[in-house]
Amino acid sequence: MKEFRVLTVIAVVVVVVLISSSFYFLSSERNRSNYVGGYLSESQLDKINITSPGVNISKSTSTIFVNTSANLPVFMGPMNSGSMYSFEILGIINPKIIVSEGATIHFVIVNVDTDSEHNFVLTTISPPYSYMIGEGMMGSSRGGFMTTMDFLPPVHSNRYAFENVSYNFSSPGTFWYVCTYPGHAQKGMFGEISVVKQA
Ligand SMILES: [Cu+2]
Repeated sequence: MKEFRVLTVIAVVVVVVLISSSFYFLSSERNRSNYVGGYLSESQLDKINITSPGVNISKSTSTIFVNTSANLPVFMGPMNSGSMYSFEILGIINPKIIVSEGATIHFVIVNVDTDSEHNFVLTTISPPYSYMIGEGMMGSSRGGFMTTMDFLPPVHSNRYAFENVSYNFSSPGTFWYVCTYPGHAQKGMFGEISVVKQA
């Protein structure tokens, strides 16, 4: 009887160790950054944060006009916005972007947040957004997304993770840019893109 008890205790200890170690490996797997993309330095950040020819800004209406194909720098999780759940484009938080039909925007997307991952994805899904808007992972997006993007890691040692995404807005309509990290779009991390016929 005593031997049976000892064996039971040993069995329980073995099971507990196996379960907790599998949790440990699963969680360390999740936390391990698999980001292999590029980084910008602080001075490179300043160099890309410029207004390209063909781009006009209206600060009073928080609108950016893209009249011809152009570069557009997108900062994710800006420090000075009051909310990390936002984008900053050419000094405007979550601007409305009005694009001339046929223009291609080369988005240069940079995570400037010091403690959260973000991404920037184009979608036909309009707000309001729920907690889970999409997978956000490469190759696993659900319907309604026009682009996919992995989450970019937060700023580390003054290095800013970035990614280039180009999109040709070939037909008029209303679209949205969102962060698909769970909860972010729900908390306001999105903006509108309106593609209009050229005057
Ligand atoms: Cu986000």
